[in-house]
Amino acid sequence: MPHRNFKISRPSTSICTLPELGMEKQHLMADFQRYYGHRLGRDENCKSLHYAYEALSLAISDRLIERWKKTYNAYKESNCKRANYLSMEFLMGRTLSNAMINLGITGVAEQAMYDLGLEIEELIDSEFDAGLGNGGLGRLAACFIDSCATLHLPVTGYGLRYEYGMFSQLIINGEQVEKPDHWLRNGNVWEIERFEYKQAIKFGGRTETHIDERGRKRVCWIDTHDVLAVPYDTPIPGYQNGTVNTLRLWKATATEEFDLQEFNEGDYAEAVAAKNSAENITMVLYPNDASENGKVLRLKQQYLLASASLQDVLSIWVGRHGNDFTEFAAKNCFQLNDTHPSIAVAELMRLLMDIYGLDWDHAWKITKSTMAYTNHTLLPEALERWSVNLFRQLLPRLLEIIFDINVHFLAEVSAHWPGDKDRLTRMSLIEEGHEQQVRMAYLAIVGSYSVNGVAELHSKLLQQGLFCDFYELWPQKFNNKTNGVTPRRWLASCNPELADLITKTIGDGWLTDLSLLKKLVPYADDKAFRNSWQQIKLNAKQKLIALKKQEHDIDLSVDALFDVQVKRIHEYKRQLLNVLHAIHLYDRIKRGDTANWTNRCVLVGGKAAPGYFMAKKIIKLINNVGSVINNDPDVGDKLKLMFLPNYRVSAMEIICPGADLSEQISTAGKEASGTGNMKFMMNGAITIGTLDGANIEILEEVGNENFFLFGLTEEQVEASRHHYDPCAIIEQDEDLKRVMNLLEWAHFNQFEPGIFDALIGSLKSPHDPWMTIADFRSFVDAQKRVEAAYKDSERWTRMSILNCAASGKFSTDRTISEYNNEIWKLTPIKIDNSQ
Ligand code: T68
Repeated sequence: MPHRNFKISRPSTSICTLPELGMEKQHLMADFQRYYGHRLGRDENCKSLHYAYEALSLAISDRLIERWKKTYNAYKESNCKRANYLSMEFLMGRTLSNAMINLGITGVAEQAMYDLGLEIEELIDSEFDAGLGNGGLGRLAACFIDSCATLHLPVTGYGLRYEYGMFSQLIINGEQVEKPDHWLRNGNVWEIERFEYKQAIKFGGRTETHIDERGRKRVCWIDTHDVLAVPYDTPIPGYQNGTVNTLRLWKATATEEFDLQEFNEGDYAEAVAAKNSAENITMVLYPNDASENGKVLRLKQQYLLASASLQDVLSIWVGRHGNDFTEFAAKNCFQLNDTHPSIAVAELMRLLMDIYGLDWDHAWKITKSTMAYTNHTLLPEALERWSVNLFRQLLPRLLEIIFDINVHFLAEVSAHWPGDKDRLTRMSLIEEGHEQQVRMAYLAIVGSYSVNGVAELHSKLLQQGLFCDFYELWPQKFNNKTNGVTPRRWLASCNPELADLITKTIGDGWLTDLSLLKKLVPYADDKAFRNSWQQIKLNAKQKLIALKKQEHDIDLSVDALFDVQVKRIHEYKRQLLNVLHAIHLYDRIKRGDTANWTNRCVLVGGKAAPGYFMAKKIIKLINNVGSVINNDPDVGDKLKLMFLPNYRVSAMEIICPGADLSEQISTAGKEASGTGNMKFMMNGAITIGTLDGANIEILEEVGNENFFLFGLTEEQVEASRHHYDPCAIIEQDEDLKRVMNLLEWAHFNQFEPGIFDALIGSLKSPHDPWMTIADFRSFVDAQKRVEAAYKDSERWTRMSILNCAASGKFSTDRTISEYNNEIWKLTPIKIDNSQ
């Protein structure tokens, strides 16, 4: 046997030198066949498409990985400033088609698969969604990292690798039933485990203070139960630009030491149980999109994300600079996606002081010049508060630091407002009461140099309302960053026919500069262009119809107005208002008021948080009303109401190209931004909406004549709240009275008495925070304007084109450029592809 160092001769190349992979059809076919036959061990007898999907994905992934390494080295060599996007959710959806588009290899891959007797569409469809998020916030993170890579920005996404993503939604007897989403059951070809970058995370234990060799006070956090965080990296390609960034997701596992210790004591079963309890931390995504549940496991998840990510960044820093942190803040920043990772403020302080020996002032200076916080909600029930007692048990050292931050902060408040005790109570990081609570949003504001909302109105309301004391103290910290969506996924990939027409008409620059879509404006007056546009919309509707026919055996008519509301089910989003309108249309049909009728399919989809009673009732109501309407022969094609089960990213990719009308009907002042509104607009749907969130900016871009506006403004909502009398409004509105009568007389629940009482009660309550009844009349009137416009198909198509043409502002490329210019200040690093 040759010993380890035995060499016949020096190798001529290093073990990492690889020939560049070809991008031609024959290269892809060869790689595909090698993976399919050798790596996966399949042959032509294999019936499952899954392995063909895997073989193609592996071939594509290889091509990403070679660009990934180049990007990594380019960033390292340039010693550039980096941003880190910390988010508990990355709602990535599917990866294959996006990777092919961004590599510029879609056509070649399609041909390669065709030549092998495969339909690429079927392979794409066999991929499970990575549903590691609830809704807008998680999908925003996914769009952001796409844009960062497209803009050549050195940004790493840090999140959690949940074993189970957002639950799958089944509808049984009209009700939501949740099924666990084991999205990893067939493995995940896109990720690479990086065990060498694992980090230890501490929980529990106690603290001890001692004096170090230089006479300084040092705190030790001891007797902890440690857990390992192991990173799994996914390549994030930019759009045809050679950049491939990293999404690093942490999986919790047991530490080897912990296992061994218990094992040596003979507690084998205990050791295995400990392993389970560690792995539980990243087992499942919490399915609440707008309320906090205060569960210990959730706090463990948050801390694991913050601690592992910060330790990762710090260990890279120390690897290059030793313990010299002078330049750290100039070279690093952390964007906190909501308060979920905001424990990072205290954790960075802990690491800098307890591990790297910095004093408080130095550590605090670094912390508050590297952290930036994005808020996504004004709803009080979504604002995170953690019990001080829970914190003390789970993260005792972090609690001490939070208390210390609070002492320093309150001193600053006192200096600014001497003697203002109310102000101190209001602004304290600790809320007093029968149980003390840590206010995470305040921790995030105090520890950050930037605080932003996600649409103009939302940012204004944060400054004037929720965070007004902080705005008074530090006005320069506050800013707005209106959300966006990536046009690669939300136009190019999901609507290839429309994308081709646009490219044929104005060139392909829009893919990386969406403002160029405005060049479509003159084509709204071009009859031939309108015809093509209309045909593409019909094709997309047909595709959606075919899918519904296959899934639910229901026939929808392509000529009908496709009226779509898909988003999480929540009272503030007012799916109920939509149902009231559908019932009103049904009532009109039943009483024969159908002159000049416009046929309509009302499509509603979305998941309810499993513990949200009212949201689940709303789903049941939609299904019950739908089944009465859809089975009534008097109604026929005039009206359909369908609930679209299991709404998710890949469903939206089929739904949004086929929508005519986009429902954005939240109570004004409640929807922070919305991003579905932007996807629909980009695909030529016209919005019916309130003056809420980014709707306001959509209206500004597209103009009044191309938007169906209705409802109270945020100011009117707040002003009329105190004298709101829904019963009086119902009494005075004949149409509404009839709708409410149908509900109250159990027309939609004849064999299920009383099941909608809570919904009816909330609609009629003067304390209904969502004031649904107040906007009914104005909504119905706006819907009449919709019908009139839809009747004139030339006019409608014009409006549709103009909506797409005006959607340029809503690209995340614009959003991310603003984050970069105003918050992160990174230099783009172009990747040299010549070698
Ligand atoms: C959404 N928030 C906003 N939250 O509702 C929406 N929350 O207006 C906005 O467009 C979007 O964020 C992006 O800014 C959410 O999606 C959550 O999903 C969530 C998850 C866990 C806890 C609280």
